[in-house]
Amino acid sequence: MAYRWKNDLRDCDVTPEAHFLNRRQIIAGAGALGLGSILGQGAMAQGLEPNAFEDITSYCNYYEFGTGKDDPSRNAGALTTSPWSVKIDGMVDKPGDYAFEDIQKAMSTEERIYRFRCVEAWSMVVPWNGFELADLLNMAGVKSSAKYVAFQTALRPDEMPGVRFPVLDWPYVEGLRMDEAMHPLTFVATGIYGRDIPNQNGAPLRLVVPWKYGFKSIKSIVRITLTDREPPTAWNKANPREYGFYSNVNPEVDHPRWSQATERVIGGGFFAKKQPTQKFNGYGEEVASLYAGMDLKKNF
Ligand SMILES: Nc1nc2c(c(=O)[nH]1)N[C@H]1C(S)=C(S)[C@@H](COP(=O)(O)O)O[C@H]1N2
Ligand SMILES: [Mo]
Repeated sequence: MAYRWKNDLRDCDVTPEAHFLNRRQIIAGAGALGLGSILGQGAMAQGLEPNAFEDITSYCNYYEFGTGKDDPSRNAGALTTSPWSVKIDGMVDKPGDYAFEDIQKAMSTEERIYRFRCVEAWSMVVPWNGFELADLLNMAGVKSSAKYVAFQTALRPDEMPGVRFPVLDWPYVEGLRMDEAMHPLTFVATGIYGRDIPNQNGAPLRLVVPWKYGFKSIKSIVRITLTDREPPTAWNKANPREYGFYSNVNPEVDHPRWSQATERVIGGGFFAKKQPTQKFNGYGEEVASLYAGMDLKKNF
């Protein structure tokens, strides 16, 4: 790994929302003095203004709880998130069922303010708390034969009213190539604004891959499998013409039914202006090299 996101000024396990703006100003100052990390400065230079907690937690996609944007916030309270364990299996040295509390104890939690871009052409900025996926995978010990990581969401028909409908082939599954999974931007979120992540946003732990469309960021993970084959993904299975494996944010490659050139920023109100979408959602400096020599129109 060439670099890691570090910011020693951040003690992010518990960040009361009220202190948030104040702390961001301190961090911005550190960036100006050149104390921030490469990634940190990049994010600061963009002047990211996080969306309100209420927007982030009420405008959601979590089809297991319904397909309306407010269905997850209304229905996901039924999800039992404790106890919770994640099965890590496949090509790892230490396969097993890892209790969520043990994962949390083993990982050091930090904060990441990331742009989040849904394939439906809306976006937000979310202050996540969590840890790098690489740290979790390294805890389990990745074998050199592993080339991909497969993820799976919980499937609880008793708690998830949406899975009665065959919108997707449940359980929701996703996948990353190994270098994508190990990239320092690839994050496992366990919180938002310093609070435990609400169920509708993927409690108790969900993936966040900020340079890819939101559907790659699978929620409420129960299984992580290291494999040597490209894993199936829920949206690709549902509609392979419209949703590929890579799903990198790319304003130059339109979705078959709509343009990806611009995005509507959630929270800006009905008359909010659209803003141009950035290639790799603005993280090209960090991730473009992963796709060197690849045709991103073919590998959409
Ligand atoms: N299990 C599961 N994960 C999921 C989804 C889903 O329906 N089920 N929706 C995806 C989509 S399309 C998006 S845009 C993001 C939305 O995350 P958010 O609601 O926290 O903004 O979650 C992704 N992860
Ligand atoms: Mo999405």
